[in-house]
Amino acid sequence: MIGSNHPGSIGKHIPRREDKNLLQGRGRFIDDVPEPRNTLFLGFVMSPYAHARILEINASAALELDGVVDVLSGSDMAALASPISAKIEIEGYRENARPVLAADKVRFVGEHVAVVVAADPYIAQDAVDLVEVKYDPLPVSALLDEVVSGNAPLIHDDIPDNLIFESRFATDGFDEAFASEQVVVRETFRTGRVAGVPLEPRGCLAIPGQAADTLEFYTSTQIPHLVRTALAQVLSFPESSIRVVTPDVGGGFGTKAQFYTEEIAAAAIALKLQRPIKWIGDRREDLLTSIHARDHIFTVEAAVSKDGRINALRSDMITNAGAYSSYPFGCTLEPTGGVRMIVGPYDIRNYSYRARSYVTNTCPSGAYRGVAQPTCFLAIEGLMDRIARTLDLDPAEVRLRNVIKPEQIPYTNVLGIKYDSGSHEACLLRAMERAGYQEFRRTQYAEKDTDSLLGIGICCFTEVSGAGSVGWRVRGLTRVPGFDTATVKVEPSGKVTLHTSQATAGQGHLTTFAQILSDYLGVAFDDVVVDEGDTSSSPYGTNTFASRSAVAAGGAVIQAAEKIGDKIRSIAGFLLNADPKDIELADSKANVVGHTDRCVSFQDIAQTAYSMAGIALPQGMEYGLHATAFYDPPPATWPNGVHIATVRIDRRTAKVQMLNYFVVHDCGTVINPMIVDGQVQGGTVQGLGEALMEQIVYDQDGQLLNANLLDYQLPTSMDVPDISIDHISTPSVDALGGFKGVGEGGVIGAVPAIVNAVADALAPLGVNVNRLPLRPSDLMRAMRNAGV
Ligand code: MCN
Ligand code: SMO
Repeated sequence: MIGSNHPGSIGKHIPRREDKNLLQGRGRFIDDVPEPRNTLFLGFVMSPYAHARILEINASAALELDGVVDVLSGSDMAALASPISAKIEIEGYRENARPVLAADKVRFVGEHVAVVVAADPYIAQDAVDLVEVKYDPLPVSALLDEVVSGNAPLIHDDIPDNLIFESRFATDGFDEAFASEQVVVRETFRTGRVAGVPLEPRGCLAIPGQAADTLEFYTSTQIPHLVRTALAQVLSFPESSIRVVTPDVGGGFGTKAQFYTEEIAAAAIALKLQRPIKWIGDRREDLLTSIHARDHIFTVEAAVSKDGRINALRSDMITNAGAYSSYPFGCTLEPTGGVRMIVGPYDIRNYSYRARSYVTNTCPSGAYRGVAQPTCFLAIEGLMDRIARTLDLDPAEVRLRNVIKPEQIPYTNVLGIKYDSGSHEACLLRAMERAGYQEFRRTQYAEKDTDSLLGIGICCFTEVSGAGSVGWRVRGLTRVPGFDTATVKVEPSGKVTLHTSQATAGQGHLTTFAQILSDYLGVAFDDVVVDEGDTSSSPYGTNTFASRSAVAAGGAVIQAAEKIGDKIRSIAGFLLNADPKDIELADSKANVVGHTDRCVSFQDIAQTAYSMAGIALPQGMEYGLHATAFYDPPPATWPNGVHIATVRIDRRTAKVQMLNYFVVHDCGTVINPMIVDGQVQGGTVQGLGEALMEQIVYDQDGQLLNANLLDYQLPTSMDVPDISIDHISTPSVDALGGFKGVGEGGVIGAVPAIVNAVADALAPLGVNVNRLPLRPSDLMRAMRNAGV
């Protein structure tokens, strides 16, 4: 039987174990990993053009510089490593490979054309400036809106119309259902392009083994196992001979859930030269070449009954893939996500979608916290407000009329996706109460200060989390395994080591997985050490993204605890002369049920298991205390939540001031409330940035105009309101442990709630808010366009 034996650790505000080192400056990030003395450093020559043919590369001046060891071009690199290509097995996708260094053509500003190998990083940078490249510039397709309109220059010969992916779906009888209602409400939302901006830029260190047939690879990634598999493939090098290790990772946010060409270049050159190779990206490189996200055009249209019920919904999502489909999730990740998640917490039975992705001469796009969900919930939640305005109903009331009711759960949505539990209506009611929603509405226009406009915005959402193999397969991601893994070892000392297939980037895994193991194995929390992010010690798994660790690896920890618990009970039964079924485990001890004095410590059990106690194990029992479990969670597990934001807009400056912020969230069984709240807060702040200030700006020529943190504005503590967080817990029924993910809910809820609050404040003036971000200059323009 699987069950938490000794509830005690789960649910507690246990301070994060990882923080002591980090706060004392003893974190070991990628640049802190000691490099061997003979290490060489890379400098990448980046294209200044968004689209051009490479005519000639002259590296002679660079090669003359003291300390420069080698300069490799695209064709040199092609001999060492094959291009990367995301294999997405879904109809309507045109597979597209990216060379490690551009060979004949460049397709975005910042794409690597050559790489310098030098004795130190400064020489490498100097040499980069000495590499002369002759280009023949080509016409550029940088802006999504122009590409969609159909007359943009082609970027890849084999991708007609620059359309790399298209997919459609409709429920039976959709057109009739849509036509049966007289009220149709429609809007197109245009989201800004953003970057994940982890504090620590990317970097890696490749160390060839002394025997020349192994490779140790340190990299700042969320996906060590997937990187290892991909490296082995592109380098044609035995996977079993590669060890990938993640040091402390200073934020990932999806940006580091990708496999990058710099990683391949470093590994390939290390193997070629048989020297350690290091590359650390700077902020400019990070903003130019780490994947971008959003940049969507999302049109939603609903046929609505007079009382505000959505009878039929139509979505059309267009995404910007950038110049190449990124690995491993491909450019299909966002369009397939957005159109599938949008129905969220609402009971909508007639649905149709069209999803598209276009290539452009910009940096490839990929996973960034929330993936498509901040956009699709902006679309549906923005639509809810517009339905309310059209029908003269209250926006919260429209949501309450459409939301899934408790008696409908378990609920299977219109796409066949099952919600095994949830608190969709309860979260909305609680959030309205916490935010004083009705009171705000009563007094919203009472203030006589005519320069101040007040607004309130709601976002009800669900989040896809902890997806298992089935969940990835339905989206064509057959190379993403979906299961996760835990190995539990009770060491001879009785202390426990837990290896999981996750790779933490700040989420607090070293604390939360110890909490789970502590409860399910009956081992003292302090006796558990958690280790992650090393492919040589952790079993293969799917790694950290899509808010999957709590569900997928949490489930694996529970299963592994169960397996090793059985063996501990057997040995304890043998030592205590009792039936193993009568043994219970608590606080790193085993005792006979009802007889706490008839007990034996984990240490004594381990000594016996490791043949160090002077007694033989019973016949047939293996030595050692070690268990591994592979857990494939349900297709997905669905946390839900509601964010409500209130704002004040200064009519003269169009500056948005955040007033109050309320979150009610349901991630099932909460492992660590402090970590969960931190996740919600961090995500909310990122959503605030996306809604109000962040934007990566490309011009018509495909030049990135703001590849620095002065011009790419991130939120600071000055911008952030108090965030009040409340929880409702409906444990998952289908996933072990009852956990649901929380890592992305903050950003998913925040973008729509904040945008809706701004839109609500400006609606009485006739200003339509449907483009992100909402900087004062953007809002001024919208107000001027509306004649305000
Ligand atoms: N947790 C919990 N109780 C739950 C659910 C989760 O205590 N019911 C805890 C987990 O044990 C874990 C943390 O909350 O310590 C996040 O869990 P989960 O939602 O499973 O997400 P992952 O661990 O898989 O992390 C990935 C997620 C994603 S996809 C992005 S993007 C993101 C995010 O996490 N990137 C982050 N949060 C981040 N936080 C930090 N500090 N840095 C990032 O790069
Ligand atoms: S964008 Mo998160 O790493 O799925």
